[in-house]
Amino acid sequence: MVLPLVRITPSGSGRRTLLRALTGGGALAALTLPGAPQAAASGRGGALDPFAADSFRSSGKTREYWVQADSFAHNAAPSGSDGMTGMRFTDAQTTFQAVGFRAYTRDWGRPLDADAGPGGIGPNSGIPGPVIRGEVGDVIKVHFKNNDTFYKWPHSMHPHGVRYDPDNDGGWMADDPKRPGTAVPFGATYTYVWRCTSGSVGSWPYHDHAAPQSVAHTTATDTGTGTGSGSATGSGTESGTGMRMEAAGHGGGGAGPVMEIGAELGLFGMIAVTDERTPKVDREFVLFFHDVSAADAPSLAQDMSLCNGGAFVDNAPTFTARAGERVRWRVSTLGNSFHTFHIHGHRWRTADGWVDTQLVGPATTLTVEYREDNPGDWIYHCHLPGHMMRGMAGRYRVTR
Ligand SMILES: [Cu+2]
Repeated sequence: MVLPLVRITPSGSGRRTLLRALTGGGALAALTLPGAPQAAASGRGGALDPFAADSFRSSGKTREYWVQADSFAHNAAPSGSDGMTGMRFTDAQTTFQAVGFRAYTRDWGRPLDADAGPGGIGPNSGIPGPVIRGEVGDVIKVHFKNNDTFYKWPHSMHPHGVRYDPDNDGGWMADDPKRPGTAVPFGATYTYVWRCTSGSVGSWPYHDHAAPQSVAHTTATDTGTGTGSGSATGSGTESGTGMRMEAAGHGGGGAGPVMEIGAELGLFGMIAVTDERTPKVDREFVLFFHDVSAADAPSLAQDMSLCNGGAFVDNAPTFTARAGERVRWRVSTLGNSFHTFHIHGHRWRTADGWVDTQLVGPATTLTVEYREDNPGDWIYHCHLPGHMMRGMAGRYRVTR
């Protein structure tokens, strides 16, 4: 017997009801109207032809970014406490060896200054990486350098949302390990070219998608990635990773290799693509919900649920706005969990009505826009209690 997946209710089709229950509405629009959540959040929308060409018409503008994967020790809770629950932590319990993307001046000269403005790269602290921006018609050129001096693993940059060919995908495959740009060795470089089409408008993650690795088994000798200092910029001629895979699973001193372990350790960021219809805003916040598991990063005392690399209130970023300002959040998640984005004291409009909590799953995104009208000291958080207890909450401060 086949059980019905959904119950038909008077208020709409079963599928619609189920999806609304699951997602608060966002996925319904995504299912039927590709790209609609962003469009709806921007007050646009309307019927879209799913067979229309996703054409790229060049504006003649090329935006160049110089991005480096840097390794650094990262304390997710430097305040030593959680402003919400009162729990306390030592530095040793909340510190792990991270890898993050940072934007640099030309030829990876020096790190760019933070720019928290609505068109800026953000804090450029590594987790998340710089906001990579484009307008429809732009070509985005990212000159990437792997400076992972700690793990010396291969890394890559894999984008969502923009248009690219296989040599600019950054996604490693065991049966084609030498495909350009998919496993850039430590010390080497690669240039990715991505195009912003009309279908690219919105918020999208980018992240490391190179070969799986295991923190637990990593030593200077067992990664086998070499330290090629050659610069394979352009067409990419970097060598294969030469990695040694261990059987997945536990025992023998640690976890097995993890796909996208680089992204788990911090190698991700946001792509923001706009067009002439994208509303101008006074504030733009980029927020990633993400997880680091103690099984994958054994220096951690517990699994941690992070906001932009920070865990717990006053360690997760404090976002600020003033009453009257137009505010946009670009929210995404990476990791093994679904999360819900909730802001106290605030609601925003979606294709399905007003919400104050919205589901967001791995690598999916929300673009949330509203006019700020509620001054106060608020919190934003994932509404899963277990995730809140592991750090997924931060402050949102609105002044008059
Ligand atoms: Cu969550």
